[in-house]
Parts: sequence; C-alpha cells; structure tokens
Amino acid sequence: MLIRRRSDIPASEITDERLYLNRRSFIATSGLLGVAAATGALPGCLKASPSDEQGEDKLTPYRDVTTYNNYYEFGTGKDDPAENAGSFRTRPWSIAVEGLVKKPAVYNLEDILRPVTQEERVYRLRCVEGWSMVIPWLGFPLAALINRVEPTSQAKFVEFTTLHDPRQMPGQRRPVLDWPYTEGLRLDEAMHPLAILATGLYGRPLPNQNGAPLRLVVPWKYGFKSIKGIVKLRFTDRQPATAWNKAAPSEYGFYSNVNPEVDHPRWSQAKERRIGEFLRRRTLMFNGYGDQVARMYAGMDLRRYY
Ligand SMILES: Nc1nc2c(c(=O)[nH]1)N[C@H]1C(S)=C(S)[C@@H](COP(=O)(O)O)O[C@H]1N2
Ligand SMILES: [Mo]
Repeated sequence: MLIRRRSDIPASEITDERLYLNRRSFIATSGLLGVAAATGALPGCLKASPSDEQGEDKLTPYRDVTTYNNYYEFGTGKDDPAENAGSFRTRPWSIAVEGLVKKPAVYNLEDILRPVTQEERVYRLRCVEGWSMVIPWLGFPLAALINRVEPTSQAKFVEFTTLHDPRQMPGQRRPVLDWPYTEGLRLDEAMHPLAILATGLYGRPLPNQNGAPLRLVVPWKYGFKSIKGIVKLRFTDRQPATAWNKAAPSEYGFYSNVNPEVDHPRWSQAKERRIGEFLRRRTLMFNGYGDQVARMYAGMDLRRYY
C-alpha cells in the first residue's frame, strides 16, 4: 500500500506527536480529562493492545490521520478529502433529530455541544480495506445526546445521515454511492459508552477531511460505520438501510463488527496494516474491544449478521 509522505505541509502546521503526548500526560495528571482519566481507564488508551506480542499502540502521526482518509463526498482517493475539503463550510451547522423521540427538533450544533463534556479517547480505527490507525479523538458519548432527545419505547435503531450538498461536495456529483451517505446502529450499540460523537482529534478541532464538524466513532466496527459530516439522526423501529450495504450487500452488512474470522468476500480480514508500520498485525475480534462489547452480540451468528 502506498502511503503518501507529503513534504509540502509546513512543519509548523504539524502537531509533533511527542509534544502532544507530553501536553496530554500533563492534562491527564492534572485531572482535566475527567472521570475516565481519574480511573486510569481511558478505553484502549496508550496501552498495549490485548495481544501483547503485537507491541504497543502508538499514536498514528497527525499527518497520516489527516491526509490518508476515506470520505467519498470529496473523492474516492485517499488523498482527495484532504485536497478537496479545505473550503467546506462547517458553520452554521444544524442537526435534525427525527422519528421515534419525545424531543424531535432541529438543533444548532452549539446547542448540542453546550451541555456535554468533551473528553479525549484514544481509539483504534480499523478500515474494512485492511489498514488501521490509532487516533486521539476529542468527543462525547453518543448516549449523552440520545438521552437528551428521549427515544420512545418503540425506538430500536438510529439512522445517521451526512450532509447532501453537491456544490460543496464534488464526490456527490457522481453516483458513486446512493447519496446522502447513511449509517445505522442498533439502539443498544448507540447507547454503549464506547460509541462517541467526535468534534476533534489531537486536541484540535476536527479537520474537514476527518468529518467536521461532527462524526461518529464506533471503535469495534469497521471504519465505514464512522459517518462524517452528520446532519440528521432518525430513530426507528426497523433496521435502517446503510450506504455501503445498499452499494454492495454481500460485502457490507448492517453490523460490520470487526471480525478477523469472517472474510470480506474479496479478501481476508485476518490481518491489518497499521499506517506507519511495516509488519502487518493480527486483527483482533471487535477490534480489541470485545471485553466491553461482545455481550451485545451474545447468541448472534456473526457470520450471518456480518
Ligand atoms: N460521510 C462519509 N463518512 C465516512 C466515509 C465516507 O465516504 N463518507 N468513509 C468511511 C470510511 S470507509 C472510513 S475507513 C472512515 C475513515 O475515517 P478517517 O478518514 O477519519 O480515518 O470514515 C468513514 N466515514
Ligand atoms: Mo473504510
């Protein structure tokens, strides 16, 4: 796999990972990260991955995180989003909450962010294509927003939708996917404390190519579940259609849990290439978060519900 090393980005614009880590450990020791830091249990945070022979999880360099992206609204190449999303307007931004909820409304992004506490979470992201990264996200639990809008007892799923604006998103001028991009989670998955809405990474606002102003991060699922540029949440009693499932139903299922035992029809999912590393790693069940999420799938045939 080719990983482009861009020499045209001024060094001053690149966060030095070591400086970042020093500042970060300062924040952690001064307790500003809140409850998670106080318990020493930031999920997946800078610890060796569960299988220690694989070595520790180092943060993926900021430059790779922000120049090697999938965001088909800005093109299908890995470097297209960084090149084409620069002038994307992320303010003002509103998010519609619809369907089986007691408080449906169109919320300003600021209204959504005001009551929540942003915290840092270092999560692995594992793309279905076989590469992975380790990213320090800034965000808040999706559950905080869901609790606030109060789903009714009929709500079983939540559907997410990306902005549809072909004038700003050149990729949407071609029928690569059935625009707008949509994704979905079962309500218990959406309420799981590991599922977050991210507003930033590396202590900075989210770059447009990474999904600004708000994107989902569900670390035990393949990267494509992490929908970017979210403008709508709709609560339903039926499993929602998802963009990738519509495009290739035999390749991308609704659940899309990271699973080294279930191959993609065209390639194995047993290993992954951590961006920046040479040797491939074994892919871990549920991307290594199984101790926290596996019970949600107890009794389910994960080959059938891929
Ligand atoms: N709206 C939208 N969201 C998207 C995508 C996309 O094409 N459009 N690509 C997905 C895929 S395939 C991956 S792997 C992740 C990549 O996130 P990253 O660029 O922050 O690493 O975003 C996901 N979210
Ligand atoms: Mo992906």
